Amino acid sequence: MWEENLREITTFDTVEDFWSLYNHIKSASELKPGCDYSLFKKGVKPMWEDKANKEGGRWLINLDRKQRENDLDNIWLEILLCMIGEAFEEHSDEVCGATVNIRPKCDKIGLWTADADKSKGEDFFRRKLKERLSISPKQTIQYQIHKDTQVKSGSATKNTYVL
Ligand code: M7G
Repeated sequence: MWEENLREITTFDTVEDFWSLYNHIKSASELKPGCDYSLFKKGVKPMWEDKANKEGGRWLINLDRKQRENDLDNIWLEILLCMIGEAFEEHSDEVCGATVNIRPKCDKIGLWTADADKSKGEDFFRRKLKERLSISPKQTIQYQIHKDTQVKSGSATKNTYVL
């Protein structure tokens, strides 16, 4: 079962503890294809079935193979810092966590939010992510509802909203 491969690394309460963790684990780009990192709020499992996630979805950034070298670690760190620093302002409560998936062809970074109906129509996260992650204006950020992802599996999932 997929869930059996999840491993909790640690929990932290302070920015200092975050940095000491971050500085002693491998960077995302050093992980083997097939591996993921997830950072979720306390008590939330990084899976669709968790009650915090089950009505939600993710803002998804697809990165091509070339971006693994230059962009992946920066974008992932910036997403983590956005979550820790409450950069999502009054929308911080809607955020459940974030994941990075290292895959042979196309790596993915997702910001998971709790309420798909709310998030998909909201401009805030798209704007904020573009602003904070210093990604190319050409890079698309799309919203995927977990319920769609679950039934369609993998990259065949339709993108509900593409920017
Ligand atoms: P993925 O790792 O999100 O993307 O999903 P990938 O297709 O690029 O590898 C791969 C597979 O892992 C899915 O088709 C599911 O079988 C399983 N899987 C992934 N996630 C995030 C979940 C989850 O939250 N719950 C369950 N039950 N399975 C999942």
